[in-house]
Amino acid sequence: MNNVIITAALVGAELTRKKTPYLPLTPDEIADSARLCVEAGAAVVHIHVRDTKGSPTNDPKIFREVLKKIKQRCRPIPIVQFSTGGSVKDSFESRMKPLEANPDMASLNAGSVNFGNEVFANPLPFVKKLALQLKKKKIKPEIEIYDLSHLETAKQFLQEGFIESPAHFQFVMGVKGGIEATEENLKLLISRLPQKSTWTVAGIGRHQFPMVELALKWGGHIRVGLEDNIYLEKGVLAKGSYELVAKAVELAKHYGKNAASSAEAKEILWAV
Ligand code: KMH
Ligand code: ZN
Repeated sequence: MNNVIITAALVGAELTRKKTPYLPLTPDEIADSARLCVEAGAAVVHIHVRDTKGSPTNDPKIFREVLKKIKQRCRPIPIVQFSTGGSVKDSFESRMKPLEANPDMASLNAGSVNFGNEVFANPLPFVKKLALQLKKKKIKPEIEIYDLSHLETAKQFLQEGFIESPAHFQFVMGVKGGIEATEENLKLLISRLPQKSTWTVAGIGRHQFPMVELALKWGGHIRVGLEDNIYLEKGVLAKGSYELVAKAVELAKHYGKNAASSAEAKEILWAV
């Protein structure tokens, strides 16, 4: 199949309206952003939510509301992936909460990493607990890899049965403190993947579109969206994640690929 899965990361936990006025905050804004991204070609939406003050929260009630609105408004209905990464300040307990709303997928951050001046903590007992909860609830993990060691951990978890095959990986490249966003590093990560895996790349900031092109070149899937990058081009703010999705669709065409629908993405990710 020559289709590429485009994931749109709509909100994030670090971004503020000061940085871009186009950041969706309320459930209605998030669902509308999802609708525009689906219309532009996204098959998966990666979701964080905010409270009434616009601060990141893991409140399952808000996740449930967003899920409901996305299902009402988007055609086709995308694969909905909730974040269990939350923000660097969140407790481990609260990061499990979004799973109560039963998304199709959830992120599973495979290890700790420096995150700018903060530490994004993912100690292995917590990662295992989260992985087991995903398995129990039949929620597909997207395993987030910020460095090579995280991939080795994920492979260990696969062998031990905490994660099921086929596994799906997200290489998050260009975080300050994580693996650098280069072609050599991407090739290294690909070479270390377990068999039958699927993978996608999220390039952070100015690395977003160069990494999209490299993922297309090397047969992976792609993630764009305001969570990772707010600029459509140098100095020009994207008016929403949908503009970034539309740009990714155009780039995919240059590589002879079409954006996968959510049904096609399901076939690819669940290998059905
Ligand atoms: N906000 C970052 C600390 C995820 O969604 O799983 C983590 C993050 C990853 O956004
Ligand atoms: Zn996220």
